[in-house]
Amino acid sequence: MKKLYSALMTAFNEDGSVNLDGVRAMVRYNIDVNHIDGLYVGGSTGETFMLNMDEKKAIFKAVYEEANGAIDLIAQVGSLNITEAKELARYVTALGYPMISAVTPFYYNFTFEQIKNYYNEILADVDNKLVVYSIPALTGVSLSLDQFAELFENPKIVGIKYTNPDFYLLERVRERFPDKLLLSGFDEMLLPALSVGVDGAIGSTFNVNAPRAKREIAAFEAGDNEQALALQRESNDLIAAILNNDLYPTIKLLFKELGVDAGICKQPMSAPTPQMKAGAHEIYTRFFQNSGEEK
Ligand code: MN9
Repeated sequence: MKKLYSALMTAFNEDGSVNLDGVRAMVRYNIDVNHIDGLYVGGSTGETFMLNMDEKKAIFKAVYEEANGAIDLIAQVGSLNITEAKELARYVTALGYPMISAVTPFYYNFTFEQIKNYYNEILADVDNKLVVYSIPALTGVSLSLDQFAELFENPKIVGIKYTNPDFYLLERVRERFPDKLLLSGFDEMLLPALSVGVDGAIGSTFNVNAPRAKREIAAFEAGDNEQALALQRESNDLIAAILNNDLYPTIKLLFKELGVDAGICKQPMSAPTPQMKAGAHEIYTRFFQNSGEEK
């Protein structure tokens, strides 16, 4: 069975500080209600690139404790500050995280050699597995098939979190590396990713839409492509509505509707406006209320 991971959010207080109770509540909801296979901690959805190292450590620790071995965990430790990335890699490995991930270094247009060194350096002093976090739309970094192959020369690099709409490349990676772990990162493109053979998916909207996504995966695995597509369409109506209302604040507002205090986002992300709250309530009424929380 292919795995479904939520990209964990970070709950913030009004003053921008991290609300660890809110983080724990989202972990609980993912385990108890979503029956999720795992969590991707410290990714884009976690607003990680706006946090300091102590905040990141506190989140990794709280999540590890709250999950208490019930689900898979992947810790995203990548940072433009490689000293921090290496320290976080050691920290989460010592905590017991069974897998880490690191975003491709961004902003400075690093060469591939530099990117490769970054990964090998992060892994140099930790005994752990790593999935490369590839998200060209946000990092500006696109890796080719041969470059993925070169990264895979390090045996600790076991896969990719692939957040990229290039399904030709994804198919080529799958074909060349049947044993690598490929996790799809765009929730609205789960079905095309399944069709080229990913091992699972990681996404922000699964925090509130995991049950439907799991039914889609089950339909796909049963060979019922028509049903899988119908479910992807339902999900995409929801995802389009969420994207239209401001992605991360809206997922937090939906959590609130579902009884989970997920706090707010950190600036420069938007604080929820009355209009966004009304929009989220409408989404909740349309997609959640009548179907008993999308079980
Ligand atoms: O983890 C997420 N990427 C970002 C992947 O948030 C940048 C996705 O789950 C998207 O949020 C989602 C909506 O576009 O597919």
